[in-house]
Amino acid sequence: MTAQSATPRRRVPWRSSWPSRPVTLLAALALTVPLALGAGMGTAASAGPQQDPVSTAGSDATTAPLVIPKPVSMQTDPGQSFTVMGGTRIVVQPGAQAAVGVGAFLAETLRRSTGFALPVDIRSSGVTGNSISLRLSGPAKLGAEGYRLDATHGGVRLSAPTAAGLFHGVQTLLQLLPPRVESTTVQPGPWTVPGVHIVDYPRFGWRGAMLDVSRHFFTVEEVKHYIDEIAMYKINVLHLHLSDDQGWRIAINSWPRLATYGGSTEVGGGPGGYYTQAQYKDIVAYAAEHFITTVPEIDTPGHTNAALASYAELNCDGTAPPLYTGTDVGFSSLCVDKDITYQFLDDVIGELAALTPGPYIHIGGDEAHSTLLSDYIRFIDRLQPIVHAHGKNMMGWNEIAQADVQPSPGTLAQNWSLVNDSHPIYDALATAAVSKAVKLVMSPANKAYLDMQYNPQSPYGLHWAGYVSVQDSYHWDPATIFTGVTESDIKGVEAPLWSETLTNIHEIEYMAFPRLPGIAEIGWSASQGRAWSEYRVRLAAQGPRWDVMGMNYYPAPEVPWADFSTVQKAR
Ligand code: TNX
Repeated sequence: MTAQSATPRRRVPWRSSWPSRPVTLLAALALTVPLALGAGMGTAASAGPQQDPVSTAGSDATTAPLVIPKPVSMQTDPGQSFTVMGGTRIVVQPGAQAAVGVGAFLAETLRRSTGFALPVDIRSSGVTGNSISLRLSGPAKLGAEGYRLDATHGGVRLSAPTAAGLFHGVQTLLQLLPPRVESTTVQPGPWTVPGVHIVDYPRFGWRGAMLDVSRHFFTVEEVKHYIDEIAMYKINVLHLHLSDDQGWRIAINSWPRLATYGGSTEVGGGPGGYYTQAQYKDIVAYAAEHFITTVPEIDTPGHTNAALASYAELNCDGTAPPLYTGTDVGFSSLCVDKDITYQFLDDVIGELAALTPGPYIHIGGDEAHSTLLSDYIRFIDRLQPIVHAHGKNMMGWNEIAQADVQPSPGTLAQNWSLVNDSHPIYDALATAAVSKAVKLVMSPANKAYLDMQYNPQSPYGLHWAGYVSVQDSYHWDPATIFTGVTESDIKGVEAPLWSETLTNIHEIEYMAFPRLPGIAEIGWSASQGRAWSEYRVRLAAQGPRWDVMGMNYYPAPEVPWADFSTVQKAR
């Protein structure tokens, strides 16, 4: 039997040279993502085994394939290799529907550039040479996202206990192939995978990328494009910052003016925009097909001018302010003492929860400079039960730790404090969260904020947290930042991309790449063995892939890009 996989490729309409990764994964796969996250795969203790199942004795930094994130263990075998050819088949065992979807994804990606037929065979026996096999099996110790990959003359064997693990293994396999495998048009071979034995699993179960679609609005196609790109580096959470002072970006049926009026502009006064509920569901499903859980954020009680402008009754004085298109923060607040505020939040969170299969709703909570602290605390304390009533866990920026936040179920504080390069610092908000058994998602602004300029010459971005070079953004470890915060307090890492200065996917790419792969590696790979001197070589190897994909990125001088890539990116 051969699986069908004929979904047309999606393209960003106004830049036709952009390829999008093919998507043929079964819709049912979407269900596996939230379940995996909800099952608490996030902490170091539950993310995977602590021992290397395979010795790294045979690996050689100079000849090892250049993979990001760095696998837990990789043995190269120079006497072996596998070449994908015209007759190569992708073989998936029967009964593993989720694996068939991953096989179809791999087949479609390889077909575009190799031009080979690459049928996806569903069969349990007769797996001989000239095949890439995907098996939904493997030791439970590989965890919810781990995989094993062996490439020999006999073929490529990929196995994982979960479909998510197979998908991550496929991303590794694509990086083992020549960069032109990323092309959307047929390219010359050979398509050789080096002989390799990889065992791999993540350090943290939360490896997020946040996109601010409020300050500037980005189309569904642009968001999908970003999903394609973050999935390459095993990012598994897409946090969408859906509301802020400058725009409300998701249709809420019970409060329609939020989107139609509150979403009608953006920073600089452009037309803004919003996602219909069908479009939002489409994004969530697309992310799930890439084993990425979507976390929607409605920022409260501050960052709410777009909502306050849309409905006068949400204001303490009953007067709606005008829409806002500047870049200030901290001037707006929901009215903490009005009951309608909580009716509003119950309606919004209810609709959002129904649209979002993942277990988290992010309620913002940052920079509420126009809300008295005592009001802020009452507000958060009243909001958390609303989130829970809709069956979701509450996530918020680290300021929520000032309130009486309940740790269960699954409450998360996203820490954006600046960190010191050389020694741990005391951070009252991080400590407060941890003392309440609330786990942290680490997004230190002077390391992980992708909207920070690389240097004073960067054409986009801000620098309130400093200039963040590629090396800076790679040089930190989530478990050694704060005094009193250890590995088990940490759910994972996330790279936020705020969009005050960013207006399209081209600019998003320039800020995210090449820094995002480093944050992904910090979330996935063990801290021992991570070193800039070695990482920069693996990062350089990504450049030709991005060139083939037509992606924009900052050609940072501290990265030894291959010659042709540097020449092409002279800007
Ligand atoms: C701070 S950090 C913000 C955002 C801005 C960002 C710009 C945080 C939770 N809030 O409102 O967009 O800085 O870098």
